[in-house]
Amino acid sequence: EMDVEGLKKYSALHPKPAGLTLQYGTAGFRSKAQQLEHVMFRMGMLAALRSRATGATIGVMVTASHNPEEDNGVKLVDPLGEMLHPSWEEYATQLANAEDQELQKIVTDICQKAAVNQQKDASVFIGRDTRPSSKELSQAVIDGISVLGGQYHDYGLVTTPQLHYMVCCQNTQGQYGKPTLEGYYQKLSKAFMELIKKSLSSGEAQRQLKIDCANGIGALKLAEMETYFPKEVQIQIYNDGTKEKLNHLCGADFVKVHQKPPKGLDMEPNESCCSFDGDADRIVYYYKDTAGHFHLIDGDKIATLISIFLKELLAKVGQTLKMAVVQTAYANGSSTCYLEETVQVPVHCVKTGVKHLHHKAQEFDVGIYFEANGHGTVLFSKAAENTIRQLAKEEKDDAKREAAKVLENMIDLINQTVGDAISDMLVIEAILALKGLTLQQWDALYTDFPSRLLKVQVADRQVIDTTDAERRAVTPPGLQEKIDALVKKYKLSRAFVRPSGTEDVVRVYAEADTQENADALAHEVSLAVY
Ligand code: NG1
Ligand code: ZN
Repeated sequence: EMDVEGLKKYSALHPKPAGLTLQYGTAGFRSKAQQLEHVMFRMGMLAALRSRATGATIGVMVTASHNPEEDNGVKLVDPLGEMLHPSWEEYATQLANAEDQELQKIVTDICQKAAVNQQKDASVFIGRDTRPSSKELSQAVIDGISVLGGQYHDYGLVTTPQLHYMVCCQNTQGQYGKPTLEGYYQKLSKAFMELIKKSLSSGEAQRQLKIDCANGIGALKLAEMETYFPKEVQIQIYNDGTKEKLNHLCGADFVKVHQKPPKGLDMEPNESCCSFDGDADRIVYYYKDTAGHFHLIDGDKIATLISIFLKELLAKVGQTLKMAVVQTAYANGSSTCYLEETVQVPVHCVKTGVKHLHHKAQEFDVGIYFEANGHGTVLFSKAAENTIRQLAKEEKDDAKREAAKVLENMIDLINQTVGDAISDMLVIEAILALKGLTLQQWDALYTDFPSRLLKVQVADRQVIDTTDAERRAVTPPGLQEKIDALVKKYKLSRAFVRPSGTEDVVRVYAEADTQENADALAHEVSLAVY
């Protein structure tokens, strides 16, 4: 039975500010940290309910990723490490927006609608990023779990993908790995070592990489991992959070949006560099050429590199495994062309949001998904994984068996629960080492079409409704016709608008034959949005 007195007492400790309504969006709840105490408390409650509904451990991650240090956020992690099931996003929104005195009723409603047995055990894993507000907010999560009689394990400071990994390990009885940080580091470093030892014996030079950690959790976790890390790859950590603010003028989002290097990392020509975001679930690479020009290697190019590598290996093992790439409308059109025409891998476009990409990628034996901003991973179907592990063990043909072994290590190295900057970085470093590629050669696979991403403030962004993986607007009436007419004025052009799921803005994206034209088209479309 629900502890009604306890609920009253604790909800009074984490009161909801009057009139505040928030929505569980593409990245959970995000807001100014001071506005989130009640949300955290209630998401602790919801996690306990979700755990009872699924009979599994549920994760709660306190982070606002790449957003400013003053912000915070929270998202729930489902049993296999995926994003919260969409049917529960609505419960999350209802619970977060309930007035304090309505809480008991809403909980009862959710239990009824979702067939939650209140007598069952509940188990929740908690993690948090390095924001000053995160500790206290995760305490509010704990209060929420406890008030509904749930058990919890607090992992404290972890990256978002590490928490996803823990939840998956816990619910698959260790099949995915051990649900500890040590288990995570061991799994990744073992797979990585096995992969690169081939390139090391072939006399490749030592690899060097400068990593901008956005002054966030990635720096702490890379430092922890150092003892497990092969000395053959030398990493240097920048923006470790000891001097500057989280995400301030640095990190993957800053580098992608501004197309320039982060503050606090000096690049020599042709040095390999990368940036994590604030919770280490995104990564982008970059370098400066000898003429001083900055070159960004974004999520689209990461997906391309991984696709080429995996396609070659799959051909070598000679199995008919279905591979595909999943992108969003923000993927640069040049990457889509290159993947389809040169790499010859099918490409699918889905709505923005990791859950959509992940879901689509699950349809294939090997599903590679990346957002242009650097969030992504590779999913292997259980059948594909079994086949590969079998071949790696028993195949008589040496070449086939070796290819299967490489694939097997890739399966272990990639964090299949969600995009993971640390894991993706190791995957990329391994591929570059094995293929003997420099960043310049990787970058030269294709040239991005000129593009521009803008945000527009409008009175109500929800008046824009979209279709066709967000590439066409169906409302307000007439908007799409206006966009079509503007797009026609330019060569090699496309443009679309959609309401952001994480900010109160409408995003406008345009591509065209030149940077000037992409800028002009984006600007003209943004005027049409008013
Ligand atoms: P919104 O604000 O819905 O555009 C942004 C990113 C997404 C995704 C989410 C979650 C762009 C254009 N959009 O979503 O790709 O990463 O944040 O963090 O980069
Ligand atoms: Zn992030």
